[in-house]
Amino acid sequence: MKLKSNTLLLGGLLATSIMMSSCGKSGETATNGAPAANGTSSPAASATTPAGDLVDLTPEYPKPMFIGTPVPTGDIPNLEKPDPEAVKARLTLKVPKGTENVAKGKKVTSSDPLPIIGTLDLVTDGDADGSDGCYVELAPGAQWVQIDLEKEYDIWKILAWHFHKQTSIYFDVNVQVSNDPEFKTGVTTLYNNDHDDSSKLGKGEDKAYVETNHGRLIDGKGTKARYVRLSSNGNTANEMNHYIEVQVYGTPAK
Ligand SMILES: [Ca+2]
Ligand SMILES: [Ca+2]
Repeated sequence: MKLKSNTLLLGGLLATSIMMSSCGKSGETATNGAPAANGTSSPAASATTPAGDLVDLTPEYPKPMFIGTPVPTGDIPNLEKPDPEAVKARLTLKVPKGTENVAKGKKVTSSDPLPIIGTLDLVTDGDADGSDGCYVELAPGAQWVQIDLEKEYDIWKILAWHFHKQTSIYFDVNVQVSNDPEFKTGVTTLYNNDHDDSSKLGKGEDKAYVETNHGRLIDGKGTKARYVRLSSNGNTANEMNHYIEVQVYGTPAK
């Protein structure tokens, strides 16, 4: 089942002026694909706002793309159980005032610099639509993409979409942040579901999950970092690694 119209994206609450006539063309309009959290607060107010003063942020989720396809089965011991409450919690995020998608339009590098399908800039173009032409496909096996936020941010939330046109589960999903572009020092792991350390980034306690249009929400815990690196090691449908979009919600590091 294919839902191809990008205009479906715009049907939600935030029918702002963003026009994404085709995937991969970075938006020329001033509006971010993801809204900022502080429509009303002044810079002076946010500078003195304690981290505990949270506001709502509503990401724009794309339409679901698969209907009725069975969830892959097999030996995935750490697969999470469906949790409607967790999905609900993802619709509106609680973040400090001034939080916005600081990854939008930022440069993306990868362990596979010449992707099989698509281009790396699709990862941060603000568009999480899962249609053909909207995602990048990396080589088989363990691969990563890395976003340079250009300066240090307090990272509150990360939303990542691998692929949601069919039900699939990506293996060894690992999300790390650091101020070291080589990820050799000062690395904080925010998510890791490699339960058996087969990707050699350490054993992770997080759950494996079925990709949906809601992506995966990762708690940044206010970690200070300039670089975000996401790794995976193939998926239940094939050995490839895909990214539709990664959004990093942060505020300038204090
Ligand atoms: Ca995208
Ligand atoms: Ca593994």
